[in-house]
Amino acid sequence: MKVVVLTGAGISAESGLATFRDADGLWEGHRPEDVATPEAFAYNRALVQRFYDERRASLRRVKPNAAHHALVELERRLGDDLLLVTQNVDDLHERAGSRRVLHMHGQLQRVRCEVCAAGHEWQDDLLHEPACPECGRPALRPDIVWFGEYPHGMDEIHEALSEVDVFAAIGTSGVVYPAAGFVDYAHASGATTVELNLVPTPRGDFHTTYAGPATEVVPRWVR
Ligand code: BV8
Repeated sequence: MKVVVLTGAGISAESGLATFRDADGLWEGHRPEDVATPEAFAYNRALVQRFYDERRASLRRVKPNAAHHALVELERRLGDDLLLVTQNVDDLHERAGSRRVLHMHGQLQRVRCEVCAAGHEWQDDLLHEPACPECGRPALRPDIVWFGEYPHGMDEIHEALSEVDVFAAIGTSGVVYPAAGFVDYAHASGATTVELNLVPTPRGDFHTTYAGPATEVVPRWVR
């Protein structure tokens, strides 16, 4: 049985990381368009660097929760028949033990060079260093997919959705595309679709909805 799981900020909420939408339109105190766009980075590099520094720092204070661990168990059972796609840029899936995680919106723990595109693991001083370790140019940026940029892994995701049997969306409001459209691809493949969320999203186009906190409904669904 082939399964695709899509996670969003809601799976990390009970670990203590703020979600995008539950912050009354402000995201960690900023309007998303002020910090999560290439234009914002070009206009106010320091503000955007600080925004991601703050989120990296908060990662050190949190840990995976029961929902992340339940998906590790699902991976143990399904192996390569599970594709875990996350919109999240945190590393909680990996720290829980998930081995195959597709970060379609990038990762807080990585930076990349705007000139030579080389990717680098984050080290505290790196982003404020002037030079890319690969090409030496002062052009490092967070390895994050901002609004208006092309998400990672789209071919692999579409391939998986074309032959999926079960598609589950966990802790996502379904407002950010193209992730929000994956359920439509799953339906086109004849898959069973499941939504696990604190509150059912208004779209209501999933076959089944498990309403409740992820730390309760995800282990129950995986069991
Ligand atoms: C692209 C990185 C071209 C940044 C992020 C008009 C219509 C349609 C689309 C567009 C449009 N105008 C512009 C677009 C495109 C745009 C888009 O979708 N905009 C939206 C706002 C309308 N998309 C893009 O620009 C994307 N690129 O389109 O490129 C293209 C075209 C075709 C094919 C491919 C590419 C790039 C989008 C990526 C942006 N970057 N993140 C960063 O993180 O710093 S997105 C950002 O939003 C985060 O990744 C975050 O994950 C995501 C928000 O979504 P959620 O994860 O769902 O989080 P949210 O807070 O919204 O919801 C939380 C949910 O959890 C809620 O439902 C809540 O009920 C639930 N919850 C809370 N607590 C719990 C819980 N559930 C369970 N348990 C709990 N305890």
